[in-house]
Amino acid sequence: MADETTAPDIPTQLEALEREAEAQLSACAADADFNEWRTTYLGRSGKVTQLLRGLGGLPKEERPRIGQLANTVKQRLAAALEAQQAQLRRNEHAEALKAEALDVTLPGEPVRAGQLHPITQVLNEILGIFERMGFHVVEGPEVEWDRYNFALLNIPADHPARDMWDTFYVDAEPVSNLGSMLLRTHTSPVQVRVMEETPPPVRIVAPGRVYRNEATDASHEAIFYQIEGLAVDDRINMGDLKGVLTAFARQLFGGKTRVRFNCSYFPFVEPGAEVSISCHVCSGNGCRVCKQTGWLEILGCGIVHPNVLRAVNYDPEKYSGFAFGLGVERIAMLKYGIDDIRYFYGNDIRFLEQFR
Ligand code: 2NL
Repeated sequence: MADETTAPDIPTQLEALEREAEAQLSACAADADFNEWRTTYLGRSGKVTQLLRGLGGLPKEERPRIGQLANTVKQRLAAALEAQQAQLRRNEHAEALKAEALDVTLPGEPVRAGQLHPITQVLNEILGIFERMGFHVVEGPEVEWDRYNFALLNIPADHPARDMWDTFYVDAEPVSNLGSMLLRTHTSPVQVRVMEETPPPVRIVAPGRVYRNEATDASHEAIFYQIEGLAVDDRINMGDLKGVLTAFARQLFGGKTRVRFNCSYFPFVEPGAEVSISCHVCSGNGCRVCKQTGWLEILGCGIVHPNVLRAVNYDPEKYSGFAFGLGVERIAMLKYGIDDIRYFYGNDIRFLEQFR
């Protein structure tokens, strides 16, 4: 067994080589280092392979054992390489996390949220009150025909009542039966269109933009928002009108609000009335807001004129209705004590932000 004396030599060398490789590996810190290390120790002409060249000098029966030992060393070194690389990745990841670390206890950047325009807020609040009383919201065109804006509403051409609503006319040829094209001066035409299409009962509110050819001042804009309401059924009467509008005024301005009905004139109702509420600023004692009267006018209303019912083919002997109309800006001004309607359309953020 003279040859056996050389056999331990290779395992010893292998062990020394493994220690060396391990030591070198622990010094690797980048991909380039790892690649170089792999070539040096595990490559086709690397140190382990070179060592195995000496295998040929061993007795045949020794070769498998030493060959296996060499393979085991190779496998361990390959595993060590992978482990070291994985550790490097973990370190890099941990450092990246640390670099972008976020102190979640720091105060956040405030989000500058927008808001609805005060007129939209008041409009929604008013519609909500009527919806909860059973009214449906309907909308319609802002560009209308004379027929829907005036004629069907008991305002014939050349009638002096037309002076109440000067408007802007669209430069289009008048059409027989429909008349001139114009910007609507109220949302009543929306209600007329509903009545034309549907038999009673009708309970609707019609919000929207309306137009008046008027000079602008603290209480007038040429473009503003209106909400009109209409209830038609058999035996609708002034009591229904007073009940609904009183409930409305108290929901909007407070449960203790007193509500006053005065006679008034609108061509599309008979009788007509204007509704005032006790001044919520001074409780009716007289102040700047109510101009010392103790009362604030909030809307106009009345019992639908029989001519309007007939115009939409409703039989005034069978049906009756009440209607009302209000200006949304006016209500908002009273509710918030604003003394100039032009603030709403001045786009001044300092004004608008007060309605968050
Ligand atoms: C006001 C007054 C009012 C109406 C609007 C109306 C609508 C139809 C039939 C009858 Cl379809 N009337 N609407 C009635 C009375 C008054 O508005 O001063 N609004 C700002």
